[in-house]
Order: sequence, then C-alpha cells, then structure tokens
Amino acid sequence: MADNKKPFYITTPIYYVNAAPHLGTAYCTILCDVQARFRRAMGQDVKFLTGLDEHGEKVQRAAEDHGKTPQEWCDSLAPAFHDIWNTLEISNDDFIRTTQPRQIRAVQHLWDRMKDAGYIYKDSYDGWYCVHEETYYTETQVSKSDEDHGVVGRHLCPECQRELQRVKEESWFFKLSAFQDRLLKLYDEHPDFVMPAFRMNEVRSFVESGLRDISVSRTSFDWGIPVPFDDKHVTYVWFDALLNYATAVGFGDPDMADEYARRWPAQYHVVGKDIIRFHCVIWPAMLMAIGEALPEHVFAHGFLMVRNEETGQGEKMSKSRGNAIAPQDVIDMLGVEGYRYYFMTDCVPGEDGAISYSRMTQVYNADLANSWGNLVSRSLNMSAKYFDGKTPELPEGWADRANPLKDIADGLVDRYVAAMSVFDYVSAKNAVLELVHAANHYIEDSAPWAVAKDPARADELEQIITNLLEAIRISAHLFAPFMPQTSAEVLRRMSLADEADTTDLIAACQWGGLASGAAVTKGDALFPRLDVKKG
Ligand code: ME8
Repeated sequence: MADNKKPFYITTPIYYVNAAPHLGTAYCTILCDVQARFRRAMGQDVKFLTGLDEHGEKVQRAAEDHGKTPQEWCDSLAPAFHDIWNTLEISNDDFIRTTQPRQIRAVQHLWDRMKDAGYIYKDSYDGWYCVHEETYYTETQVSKSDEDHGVVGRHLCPECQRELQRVKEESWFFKLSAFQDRLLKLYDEHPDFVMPAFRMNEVRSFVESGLRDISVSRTSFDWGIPVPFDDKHVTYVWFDALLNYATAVGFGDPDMADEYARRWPAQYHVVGKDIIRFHCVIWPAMLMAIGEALPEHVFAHGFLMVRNEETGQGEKMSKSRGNAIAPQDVIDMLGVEGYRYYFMTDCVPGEDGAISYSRMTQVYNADLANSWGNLVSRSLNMSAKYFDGKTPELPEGWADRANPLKDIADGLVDRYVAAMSVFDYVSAKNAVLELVHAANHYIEDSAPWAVAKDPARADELEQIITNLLEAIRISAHLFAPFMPQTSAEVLRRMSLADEADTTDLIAACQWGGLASGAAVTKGDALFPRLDVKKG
C-alpha cells in the first residue's frame, strides 16, 4: 500500500564525543523530540535523527588525554549518550556515528562528486585554527578579536578565547566564494530558511561581507575520513559532520535511492546559535555544489544560561563559575517529565534561557503540581467516588451541550497546532494551560461536592464531571509531546490507553471523545509538590 503520509525529517546536531552529554545538548535534543512527537501525532511520517560527531582533532585529543585510541574513546562514550536519551524519552528513529561505514562511504562519495563538479582544488593553508571550535580563523578575525579583548603577545580564539594553533599545510579547498550570490538569492527567496527570523540578519550580513574558500582537508593529523583520491589527506571534521544528515537517509547509497528520494531534503535542522554559519552558509553551499536539494529550514535555538539570583542576569554555565548543572540533578528534582516540561516551556526556543533551581521549582509547582496534576487528581477522584469507580454514563448528544470548557477547548487546538509547528512551545503550553486553569476554576464555580448531595441534581453532576474529564482528555493529548508518559498514564486512568498513540491529533481533540461509563483509576499524584529549598 502506498504511504501517503507527509514525510517530516528532523535532525539535531551530531554532538562531539569530547565529553559526556550535558544540559545544553539535552536541551536541543528534547526540542527536536517534542517536535517529532507532535508531528507523529499529526499523522506525519517522521524520521528523527541524532548522533555523534566522532572525528577531528578535538576528539583525538580527548582520547589521548584518556590514554585511549580515538575509536576506543568514542565507543566508550557513545553509551552515555544512548543512556541519557533513553532516560529523557528521546524518540529518535536513527542514531548516526560518523565512524560508521555508511558515513565513510557517503563522505568519500561527496569528495568524488565535488571533484567532478569542479568545486575543490588543492592549495596550501596558512592560518589560525581553534581545536576546541574546530574552526579556521583569518588573520583579520584574530587580530580584531585580540584587540577587542586586549590580548597582547599571543593569539586567542575569537569564539572561545582558547590559545590558537598556527596551521601551515597542504590542503584541499572548497570554493565557497563561488556561492555568495546563490546563497543571498536563497535567503531572499526563502526568508524562513533560517528561523527565527532575527537570526537571518546575522547570516545574511556574514555572506554579504564576502566569502572565502575554505580548507576542507587536513594532513597534520589523521583522525578523519581519508580523501579517496589523495591518501595523505583526511576530511576536515565539519565537511564530514554536515553530511551526516544526508547520509542517514541514503546519500550515495544506491540501495537507499528510494529512501533518499522520499526523505531528502530535511524539513528541519535544529542547531544551537553557535553553529548557524556552518548550517546556513557552508552546508547549503556544499549541497548547491553537488546539485542536491537544500534543507527547508534551519532552526537556531539560544543558549541555556544560569540565572544569577542576585543580579537576575543569565550567566554562561561553566564548571569554573561553579554554576554548571548536570542533567541528572534536574531529573532527580523534577522527574523526567518535569524536566522536559520546564526546559521546553520556560525557555523561549529561539532565545537564550536563564535557568535556575528556584525557577524550576516555581514552574513545576505552579503548572504541574498545583494546576495539571491537581486537576487530574481531583476530577478522577470525584468521578470514581460519585460514579462507582467509573466515568459518568451520559446520553447521546451530551457533547453538544454548551459549557464553558467546551468553548475554550474548541478554540484552542488550531492555535496550539500553529504554535507547535514553528517551535513556539511557550504559546502552545499557554494554550493548554488556559484549558487546565479554566477547568480548575470550573470545579470551584460548579462545586460538584454540593451538587452531589442533592439527588435531584444527578444529571447536573454527571455533566460537570464529564466536562472535567473531557477537558483532561484533551489536555493530555496536547501535553503529550512534552510529557508523553504522563499523558499516556492519564488516558490509561480513564480507560483510554489506545488513544495515546493517536496519529490524528485534531480529531482526538474534538470535544466528545470521552468513554462513557468506563473504569477510572485514581492513581498516585502525578506531580508531588516540591519544597522550595534550593535557591
Ligand atoms: O558543535 N545551551 O557539537 P557540540 C543550549 N559536533 N544548547 C547548547 C549549549 C547550551 N549552553 N551548549 C551546547 C558541535 N549546546 C558539532 C555539531 S552538526 C553537523 C556538528 C548544544 O557537541 C547546541 O545545540 O559542540 C549546540 O549547537 C550543540 O550543543 C553543539 O554541540
């Protein structure tokens, strides 16, 4: 049977294996996971890729520092990434490692195609290189940055301020300079190629200021993919890494031609703002050079900063400042679902997010313990208590009766879908909270405990509890991309476990889907309140 579902291919950056995964890499990965889950619920045929960037000098040095070969080092760290992604409920469909045979074959195919297309040439490179950033810098960039930072007598990386390396070696170059006009045309014709919009200005002015050809092979070390027609050279790590997105859907593999035709180009590359030039300038130029389609969007998220409680300002997270937060510490405090919810809904995805333990506690208690968790617990308890462990039995047509929660729910789903589709998770969450808050108010206003005392008002009681459960059912669906386990559990408690994997979110969120007279499980508190202790 033909598969008519619209393909949706989303990727995270592939992370360097120079250290264990941290809050920042987890942030980007969850950002993609929420989108992947949302798109699956919308019926799209999703491929969600993440993985590891295993070549390059940075990884080679980390391996040496630990007395391992680079491959041993990568193999020893890869499980830490798998483990944390499992813990954080990351639903990736594939996990690429750049040392896999598929990537080596694809990169060598890229070299051949580049050579045939005439966009590479051999020359010598003489300039600055930062191993930490795996980036080349020009003399002008370095002296300007040194001057700005008051550095005298040595040369530091304009990005990370680490000591730079002078590299003088024979190298293959990619003719990036040939793509300036085509890139500017791309940005003009596809203003949403770079998202959010304000990031486009940065990319455009970089390209307008002139592009230089870039060195894409190295001879002074060997932890990289060999250039197929020049065995003294290994591939520059970014020239290798960027291709991973195409490799994973079959670039250069004749056996995967159908998959490639269906999946490429990607809809979204989600990356941090630190690597937009690679993704918005070099990567599209590489694809243009070999005549392959360009990704539809690069979504650049901001950085997580730690909020200094005294100044209210965000500071870069670092061990030396003593403000680094490990993922496990947050998981221990908020649980996995609270973790996902906090980072996804309290940090605006395009901007830097100031995080703190006190803010985490505040958001968790307000939104999850007091609002969402409390609504579920009170409503399911009342349903079980007043209706013999079940949801109320209701006559045909109950769902058409006007009530305040139905009005809110009906107006909500379109807004939610529009926001989710462009990574505006804050607005999407606010839309769901409108319904949750309204339902909590509805409990107070309609006082079901008082109605329950009067047998003459039995119909009214049925309708109140049903409205509440229906609001919960819809909220559970809408919260599911953020908190998949909680939503599945809430639906299960209302005998609706089958709905949890819906592929028609809009239909699932139509008012009236509640199972009438079905078993209700009260269950434990979903989000026990946290004490406000850590500051
Ligand atoms: O750059 N806040 O890998 P990388 C939010 N291998 N996100 C953060 C962050 C922070 N404080 N710190 C890091 C590389 N990130 C290359 C990518 S892709 C073809 C190759 C996230 O391990 C952010 O998404 O340094 C950033 O872009 C990514 O980690 C960099 O990961």
